[in-house]
Amino acid sequence: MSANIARTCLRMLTLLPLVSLAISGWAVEPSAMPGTSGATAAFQLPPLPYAQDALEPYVSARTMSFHYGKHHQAYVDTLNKLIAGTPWAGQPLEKVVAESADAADKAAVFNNAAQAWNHAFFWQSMKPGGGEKLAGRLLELVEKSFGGFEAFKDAFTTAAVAQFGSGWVWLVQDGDRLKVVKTLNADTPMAHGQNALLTCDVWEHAYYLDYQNRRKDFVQAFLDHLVNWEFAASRLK
Ligand code: MN3
Repeated sequence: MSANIARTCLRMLTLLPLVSLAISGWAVEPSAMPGTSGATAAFQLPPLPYAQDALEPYVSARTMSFHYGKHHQAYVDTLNKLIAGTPWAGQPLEKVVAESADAADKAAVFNNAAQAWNHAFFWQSMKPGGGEKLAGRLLELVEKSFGGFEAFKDAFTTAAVAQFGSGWVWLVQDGDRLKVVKTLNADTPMAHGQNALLTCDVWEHAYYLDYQNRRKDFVQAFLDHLVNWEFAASRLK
């Protein structure tokens, strides 16, 4: 397969998640934001799906105020500055991520667009009182892919702890199999044609105020008390 054909195939794959994002109703699209319209609209920080203190004691309101209110906001603001006056202004966020992913001279656009998307996805991946027992097709796929729910949790925790430096750990769907993958810095499964079901942010800013260097404790709290499995199931194709 030539590099051009491979690139075209990748591009087609990266566009696939757009459909489910549009249906699931949380996609960050400038034209959908209140007070904005048309091609000149800027991205806005999407509303959190719960109060900033709703995930306590596992994620503190103080962590959320910095992580959502400062870090996520900064990615959105920086992205708006970078794409102002370019053909990406007013385009869906997923399109900006996909198109900047393999443009070496657009690393800043990709980093900020992907981080804006990753964080919106991360907030949806959690809920107060999460981490319940899995059921239905998602449970079947977890058992088929990992050999059981506990084995999945071990794989997810191991990947999260093994991510050297800043990054993300994900549950992704690849055909009729599920996989745990980790990505470095802003990188995102969407840029690799993978359908993300769930993510946990393992940048230090995600957990340091509450857990300091104990990343594993944070990830275990995420799995046991915060995971929004209904959201993950809604992403299955
Ligand atoms: Mn973060």
